[in-house]
Amino acid sequence: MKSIVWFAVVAVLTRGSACCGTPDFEVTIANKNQAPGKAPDGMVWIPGGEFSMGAVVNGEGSHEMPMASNDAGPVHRVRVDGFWMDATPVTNAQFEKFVKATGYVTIAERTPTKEEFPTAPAENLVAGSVVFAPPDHEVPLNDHYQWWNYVKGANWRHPLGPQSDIKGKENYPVVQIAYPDAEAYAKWAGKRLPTEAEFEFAARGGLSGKTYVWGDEFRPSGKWMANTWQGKFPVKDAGEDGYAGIAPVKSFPPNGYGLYDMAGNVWEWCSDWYRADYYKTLADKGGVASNPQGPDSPFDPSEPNEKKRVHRGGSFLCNEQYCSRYIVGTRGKGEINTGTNHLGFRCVMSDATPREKISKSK
Ligand SMILES: [Ca+2]
Ligand SMILES: [Cu+2]
Repeated sequence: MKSIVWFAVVAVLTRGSACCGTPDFEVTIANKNQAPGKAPDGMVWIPGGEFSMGAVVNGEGSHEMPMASNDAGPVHRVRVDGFWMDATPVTNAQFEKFVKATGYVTIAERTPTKEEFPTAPAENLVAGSVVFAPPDHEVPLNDHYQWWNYVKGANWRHPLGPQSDIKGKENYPVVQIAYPDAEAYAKWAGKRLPTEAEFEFAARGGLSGKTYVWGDEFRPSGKWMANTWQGKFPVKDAGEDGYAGIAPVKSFPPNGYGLYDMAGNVWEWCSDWYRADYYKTLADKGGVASNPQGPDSPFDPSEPNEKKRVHRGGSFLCNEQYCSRYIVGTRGKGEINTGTNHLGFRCVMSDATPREKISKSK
């Protein structure tokens, strides 16, 4: 009861005020508890708490920019528990350690079968992955096959195909990672993938209802805050932010929680199944969704036969002509066995103190 009263007071104080960009957003109320111990290597403590999740839908799902897609609304209230999160996406060096220790072979390195990819043309049933290939002329933006190719021999060691490699790129995010690959790495590391709600809570960095993970201005004082796309999409990546293509992790400032690359650079897998109407389902229930784990099954009306999970954060390909997915509340999605050269991941860890583990084991 107490929390309901508090919530109502906050809502009265903030609704329509200048604090949060739009009246759809109410203030973030972070948990007060301290980090439960020393941070695991490369991770930061995210306190969790209550926040407004999603983005204000200002378009009809067309490519009218900048905008959020329809699946990112309505904005709804969510609570997440505190957790540890990797400060950066998993790097090539980190992924290499995992592969050396386990002999793991990624999905892109395995020859796909007709059973796994019933809709794939026979010539595509070779080990490989999906690579961004800029066309040499302007193309209509409603057909992404104009700039995505399935490339034989593309995988995390050869992100753009056999002629490319990751030498000297130890500190770049690993890409060409399918969902089972990310899951296998997380399990090996004693971690897990973030839920979509955890990702967004963390990305907002303690701010409330801002457009970007750093605030409302895309380039505060002219500063580039994330690795995105400049120039004519998809023809020419002008790299005005310092990077045409992918950037090493930590190339841009961290957000309020000390997390890097929570917007731009590479998309990151979340553990939720993707359903276009999931936010509407939660909003219709009313109240505060507590630690939402995503829907029970995937459904993307635009590709109903594909099993997709959520992607978050946007990538170096995002731009205001096409997708603007560096906007913090917006969503991405991807078929679980499909990697691309702008898709990676990072891990989280729930707080389970040794004391709790001991008492449970008794
Ligand atoms: Ca860039
Ligand atoms: Cu994008």
